[in-house]
Amino acid sequence: MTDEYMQDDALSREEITALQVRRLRETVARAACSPWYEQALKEAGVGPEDIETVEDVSKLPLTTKDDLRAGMPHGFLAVPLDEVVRMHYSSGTTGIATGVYHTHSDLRRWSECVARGMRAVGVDRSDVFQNMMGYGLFTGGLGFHYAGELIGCMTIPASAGNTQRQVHLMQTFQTTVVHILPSYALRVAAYCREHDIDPIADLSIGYAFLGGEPHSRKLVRRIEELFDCKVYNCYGLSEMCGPGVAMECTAQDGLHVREDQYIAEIVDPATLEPVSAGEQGELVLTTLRREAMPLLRYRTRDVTRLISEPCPCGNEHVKIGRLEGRTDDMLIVKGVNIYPQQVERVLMDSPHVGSNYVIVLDDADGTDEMVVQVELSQEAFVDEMRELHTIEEALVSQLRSEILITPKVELHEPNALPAAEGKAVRVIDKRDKA
Ligand code: DLL
Repeated sequence: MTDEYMQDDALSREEITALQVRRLRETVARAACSPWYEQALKEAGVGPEDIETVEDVSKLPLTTKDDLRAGMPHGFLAVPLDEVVRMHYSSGTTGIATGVYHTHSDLRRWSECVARGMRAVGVDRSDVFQNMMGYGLFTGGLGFHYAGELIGCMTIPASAGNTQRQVHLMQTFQTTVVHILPSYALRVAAYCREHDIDPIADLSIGYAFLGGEPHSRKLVRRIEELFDCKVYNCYGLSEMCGPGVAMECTAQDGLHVREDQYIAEIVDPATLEPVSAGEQGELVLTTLRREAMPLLRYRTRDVTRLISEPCPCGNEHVKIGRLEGRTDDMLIVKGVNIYPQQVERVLMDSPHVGSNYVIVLDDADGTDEMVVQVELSQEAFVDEMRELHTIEEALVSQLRSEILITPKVELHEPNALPAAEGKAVRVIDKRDKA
């Protein structure tokens, strides 16, 4: 028997479009119940009656993180507070955190979205699911927890950190599925190697869901090889519930947006106009079923593109490409635009690079300087001490051809760089911003 919630993944393009128009109209009506949108929709002169096609979404006002901040605490709430059963608080890495509210039905749909993504690649009730994302205000933990239970997996609420216990749990309960931050997955593999645990022979990981922070395809391949598992990308943000907005399918080539729940647009972040089909830009999301806090055209600041070509997996929900970073992630060093992911791609290609790296920017001498601090792999550290200079030179040259400036590379022994408790801190910018 197929659970009812799985049926939405089988919708045809026509069915998805019809559903989106109907739900967008309902969403606009619901949003108007919140003080913020009551005003914003009045100012824009738009109402539910103006929505006749999905494209009409562009008539609606955009919403930014600053708007959410200005509306704190209750400006975006569209239901009476006694219908709210949970709130999450966005991580606030880019400024003041904002609250996001959920009704019972919001939470149920969120779990279903994540469960759909997990089941689509083969996870089922026979799996043992170890959820290695932080539980609490961060949505990574609870977002996957209830999806695991909905599927019927034995769900281990391991939360993040305490690598020794994580690996102990994996061995004892023969964990087959993990949900983990990409940066942490590398640390777990490194821990195994340091403690003579073979991540393939001694563990049973079949699927790893990675998300919460940008990560390169190279890093994914590395994790797949280290654990002999399949890695699936999962995207989301607290403002849209959390993980599960879009997830990779068996084709591992783009992430299906759950379009019965969200409308995805890509706009040029400078002009805010839609980009041409398939071009990169800023992802803008509209919720279609959220009750407590519907959001219209929310500017995510995440950079990606829409992939509308048919997917071999058969799912007709549109895909987004791997997230290339955030509009506010882009570094300008010596006038050159650089995304931290470009650096990661080069580093993850080198067998000498271990599990952590940090980009440090400084302008103490009057000009921008970029230092890439890199942890060596255990093997490189032990076997190739004499060749460190060669490794350093090779990395400098590979980085130069990717980012077009010449960084300094500093090699460190394994585990020497500070490891973040949650999402990895990849850039330390000490430059004078004045
Ligand atoms: O990170 C939700 C989440 C948890 C998603 C676990 C997936 C897995 P926030 O803390 O609000 O929510 O951060 C959201 O993280 O706007 C992206 O910049 C980044 N991000 C999330 N998933 C990915 C991904 C959660 N798969 C912000 N690839 C987003 C790249 C990601 N970046």
